Parts: sequence; C-alpha cells; structure tokens
Amino acid sequence: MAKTPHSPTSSTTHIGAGGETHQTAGGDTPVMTTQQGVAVSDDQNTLRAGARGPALMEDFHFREKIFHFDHERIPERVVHARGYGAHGYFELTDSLSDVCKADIFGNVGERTPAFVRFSTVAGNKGSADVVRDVRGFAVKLYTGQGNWDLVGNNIPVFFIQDAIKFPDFVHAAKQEPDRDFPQAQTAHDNFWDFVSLSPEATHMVMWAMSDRAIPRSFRFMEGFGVHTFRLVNDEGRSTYVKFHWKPKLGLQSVVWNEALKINGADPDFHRRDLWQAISSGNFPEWELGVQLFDDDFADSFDFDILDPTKLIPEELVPVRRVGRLVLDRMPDNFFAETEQVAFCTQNVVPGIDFTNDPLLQGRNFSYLDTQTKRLGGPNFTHIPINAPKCPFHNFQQDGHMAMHNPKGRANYEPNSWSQPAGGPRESVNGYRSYPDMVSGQKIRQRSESFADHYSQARQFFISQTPVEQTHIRDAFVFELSKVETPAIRARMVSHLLHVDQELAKGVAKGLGLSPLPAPAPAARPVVEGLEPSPALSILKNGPDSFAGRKLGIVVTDGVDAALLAALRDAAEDAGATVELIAPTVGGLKDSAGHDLTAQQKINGGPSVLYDAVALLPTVEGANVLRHEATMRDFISDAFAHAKFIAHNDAAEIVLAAAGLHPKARDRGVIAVHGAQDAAGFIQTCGALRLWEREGHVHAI
Ligand code: HDE
Repeated sequence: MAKTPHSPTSSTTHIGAGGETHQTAGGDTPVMTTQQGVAVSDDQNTLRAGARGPALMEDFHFREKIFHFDHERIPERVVHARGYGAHGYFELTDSLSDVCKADIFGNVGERTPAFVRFSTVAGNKGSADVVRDVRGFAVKLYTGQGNWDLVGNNIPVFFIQDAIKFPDFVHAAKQEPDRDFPQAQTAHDNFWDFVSLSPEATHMVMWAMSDRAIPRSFRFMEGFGVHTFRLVNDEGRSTYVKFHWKPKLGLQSVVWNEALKINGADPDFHRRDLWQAISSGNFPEWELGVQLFDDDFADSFDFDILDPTKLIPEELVPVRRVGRLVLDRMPDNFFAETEQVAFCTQNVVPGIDFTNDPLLQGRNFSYLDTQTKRLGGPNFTHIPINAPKCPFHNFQQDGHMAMHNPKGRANYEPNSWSQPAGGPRESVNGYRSYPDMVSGQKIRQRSESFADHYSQARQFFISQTPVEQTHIRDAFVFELSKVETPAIRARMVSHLLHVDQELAKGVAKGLGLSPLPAPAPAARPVVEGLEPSPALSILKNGPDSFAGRKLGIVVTDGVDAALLAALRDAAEDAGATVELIAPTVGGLKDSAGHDLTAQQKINGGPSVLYDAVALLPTVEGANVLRHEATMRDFISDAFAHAKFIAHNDAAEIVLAAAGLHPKARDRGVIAVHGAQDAAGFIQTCGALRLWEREGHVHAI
C-alpha cells in the first residue's frame, strides 16, 4: 500500500520553537485534516513570508479554521436558551388503544427512542441553572409513525391565555432593554408590571413563586403538556387528554437562600446532576400519566378546558399511568444534539391532535418559524437529531444545507411515472385532522369562560403545606422587594387579596406596605369552595428515601476508616451518592492508611451542593477547621437550609465554632459512632429536610 498522509505511523511528541507541546498523529491518534480531508502538517503556525514576515492569504488551513470558528454561534433560543438534553426511550406499560390509534400507545412493551431537553425560560444560554424560573420539559419521541414532540413545562399552567401576548410577556420577563439586566430573573419592575396588569397570570405566578420554580434536579420534577390535547381512536372518536410526567424519585426542590448560593458555587448544578446520574448508570425515569375526559366532563368543569391558565385537579380526573420514560444516554456532542434539536408543537402523529386552546394554536405557528431562523433554513429536519427514525419521503427539495433530495425523475405529484421513478404517494393511513365542528364570527375576543383568574390560584395556595405557603409568601416578598416602583408592588398585592387574605397581608407586611391596597377589580368573583388538591404540593409528594440524593462528607487526614465506610455503604445501599470534602483534594489517607481522594476542597464544596452532610474530622483536623470561615459557612448553611447533619465527636468544636452549641441543635443534628448510627442517619435523610427547623432560623 502506498504511504499516504493518513497512514498510521507512531505518535510523537514535539516541543515547538515557542515552547508549546504538541503531538503528531500515529498509532491510535487520528490524522488532523481540513474540512476537505487534506492532512494538516502544522497546526501551530500560520503560513508566513519568512519567520517574522506577514501572513499569506494562501494559508487555506488557517483561513478555513478561523472562518469556521467565526461562525460557531447560532442564535440562541429566544426563550429556553439554557438547556440540557439526554437520550432515552419511552416504554408503554398500559395500552391506550381503546382511545388512541397511535402505535406508541398501542403496543405494550414497545420502546420508542426519545430525546429530552430540559431548560430554563428567561435566562440567556450562559445563565445559572438554579434561578427562579419555569423549567422546560420538551420530549421528542421518534415513533414508527413519525416524530411526536410533547413540548411541555414543569408547571401545568401558563402565564397568558392568548399567544398574541407571548412577545410582551417574554420581553417583560427578560432583561430590561435599556440596561440589559437583570439576567435570568423575574425580580424586577418590568416583569411585575406586566403580570400585575394581566390578572390571567395570577395562577401561574403562584406556581412561579413556589418551590416548583427552584427544583433540586431535573430528575425530581414533574412535567406537563399543559394544554388539553385530543387522542383519536381507530373509529375516529376523540377523547380529551392532559399529559403528565411523574418522576420516579419523587419531587424535591431547594430553598431560596440555597438556590442563590448554588448559583455561585456551581452554575451548572442541574446539568452536572443529570450528567453524573446518567454517566454513573442511575438512569432517571418518569412515568407518563394521562388524564382522559370527554365533552360531558368539559361541560361540567368549573373552568374552560381550553384555557391554559387552568389545570384539572387529579382528584377530579385521576392520572392514569401508561408508560415510562428512561434517560440512559448523554449526547455525544452538546451542540449537535442539545443545541440543534428543534422541537415543534405541531409535530404530532396519527391519533394525537390539537384542541382550540389559543396558546397551542399560536405555538403551532411559532416553533416552525423559530427553528427556521435559528438553524438557518428549512432543512433543519435533515440534522440527525431532528430527523425521524422511520422512513420518510416527499418532494420537498433544495434550500440551504440540503442533505438529501428526492431521487429519480419525479419531484412533483401527481405524476404518471411508474415506480421507483414516480416517488411517494398519499396513504389512506396518513394523518387526518379530527373533523371538529367550527363555526362563529370572525372576531378578536377572549371567551367569557376564561375570565376567572383567581379561583385556581387560591386552590393552589390552599393545597400547600404551611412550610410551602411560607416559601411562597417569602418569594413574593423577595421579588417585589427588588421592584423599585411602589405602585407595582401594591398592584400585585391587590391581586393576592383575591387569592388568600393571609398571603396578601403577609406579603404587604414583608414589603412594609401599609395600608393594604383595595382588592383588584375581579372579572369574576372567586369560587371559594374549591377543595385543596394534595397533588399540587411538593412536600406531600416527596420521596421517602434518600435514593438519587447526594451526601457530602467532610473528612480530614486520618479520618476514621470504619465510620467513613459505614456512612458510605449506608448511603450507597440507599441509592445515594457520596462526595468527600477536605482541606486538600489530594494527599489524604484514612486511619487504615488507605489513600483517599476528595472531590472538593472545602471552599469549593459548600453544603448547598449536598442533600445532607456529615462531619468526620479527626481531632487535629477539627482544630484547624474551626478557624476556617468556609467550614463555618458550610455548617451554618446546612443548618439554615434545614438539612440533616451527622457528626463524630471530634466535630463538636467545629459545630460550636459555627454557632451550633449543643443547646442550639435539634433532632436533625445527629451524632454517629458506628455502622448502626450511620444506617439510621441515612434512613432519617429520606425525609430530605427537617422543615420544623425553618421556624427557628428565620426572624423576618
Ligand atoms: Fe414555548 N417557545 N412558546 N412554551 N417553549 C419556544 O421555540 C412559544 C409555551 C416551551 O428545549 C421557542 O425553539 C409561544 C408554553 C419549551 O428547545 C418559541 C408560546 C409551553 C421550549 C416558543 C409559548 C412552552 C419552548 C423558543 C405562547 C409549555 C424549549 C425557541 C403561545 C407547554 C424547547 C424554540 C427546547 C421554546 C414559542 C408558550 C414550552 C419561540 C409563541 C405554554 C419547553 O418558538
């Protein structure tokens, strides 16, 4: 075989004239080439006229490399810019074939490949993960009958009722245009100005101020399709449906002060969590639930099923669990997959159809349009992450970046060419829209049936535990305290008076707002009698185990090997992971002389990164740590955030240095001496937080 520049030789390391270290290809190391496949001989130096001379235009490798780099960015998403995705599959566990003809709901046990992208809404692509925001929960299902995109959120309702308000809403939520801040936050005048002028937002604002908007992990949050959709069966009968994703590990959120600190300590907290879980084989899982109902229910329901600011309580229409979604593979490349994935609400398959929800109707226009802009043309469907995995054929052709065009002579139909030249034809099994009866005047008008803006906001509030209600109140106070215009603060409180008097008074007190404003004029009086819906609370739907959570153990050189092993074993047996935090990440040994590697140095591993913590210093180590400010923060934050804290005897002085004298402690600060204590501690951690502590650590 002739020797080509691509033939393997052996890899060698070179030190360049400038002192840089670089390797040449050989063995397993592939040859670097240009985009044209031409092998590159020197990637360190541009082509010059003499070593100190000007660069030469002729340097095609340099020009191609820089040109490509200059074009690396594509427009980020207008909303949901910051996201993180993973591959997996959906498996049907309970057939829905009686109500839906889609294959994905017909064959129990069948697995459909899926790609999921989680996101925040308001922040730019580089913003922090644990901001107070709605999370996107977008699922692309590559079914055998074409792609179905269920583009949902982790909150089951939305801020607005008509798509025409979406640009206004998003403008108001994002950075203010004259100053370009605040980033990824609703705590500013424009947002609260808009929502306080739009009473339809009240229900969603309650959710946004709840802990739903600061999830602990993507793995511990629910997803919702939000709109009412239709399922259609073989006979053409339509059944209304609301889609739910229920996390197997239960619901969990962080507390607000913790969120603020996580964003500094690890702005990638959520994406790192997903990466670590999937990379270590702990595949996150959700059940798909459906609420099915008919026109009779729709007619009897207190609210309009087409109104996206309303939900249907699970206690009224139970959620039937029909399948599971498992995420088991990270993308090979973030940009190619997670950034280029193009979700479109209008991607449905036979058996799944739309309703006249005015938000959904508007979305069906918006997504195709935005992908064309973002990905540069109509052929974004040719990008592998967006292409269906089933056969597809049509006569659409050409355009930017066409990867494939119809083959053969015919590129139109009808045509009289025989196969294969004649190309694809319509099918009797093709997608048919549900023949919904439509009539009415051509008019710009919101339906009267959408006018009750407060009753479900109230129902959401009364469904929460007292701890969650306090968090909601505090979130309103925090956000409105950042609003500089007193009239906007007061206007918001005037809406809350319809939701709950105590909530409104609590917010007013927290703002120092006196006297209370008059209640906002209500388009419809509040329906007071709605029953609480326990399904709406996070704490009523949390896990009862520590599975999937993270324990942070502070160790110092010479740490008690047996106690460390006992804690680690108990945590891992419960399905949790463990990280060690130490004064140095390397150079540690346990009492048995084994080398230990810490994942974090103390100032880089604050307790906000963990669900529970343990302190196992040696006596010498404790004497050093008690003088370390970040160690004291570690403890006082863990305590203030209501976390369970285990400690050995030596840790007493460190606890005391952080203000946790024995008298200041509670039943969540637990001494551990051996394997039994360790197992008991991990079991206690299944409750995740000692909420009763919150009342003792806050004075305002
Ligand atoms: Fe979106 N939304 N949206 N949205 N949305 C986008 O599409 C839009 C709405 C949702 O991970 C955009 O690719 C309009 C509700 C998710 O790639 C854009 C309206 C819900 C994602 C768009 C809504 C969502 C988007 C921006 C009001 C929950 C991220 C970039 C009528 C059910 C998908 C893009 C991903 C993204 C438009 C309201 C969820 C501009 C016009 C309600 C999860 O097309």
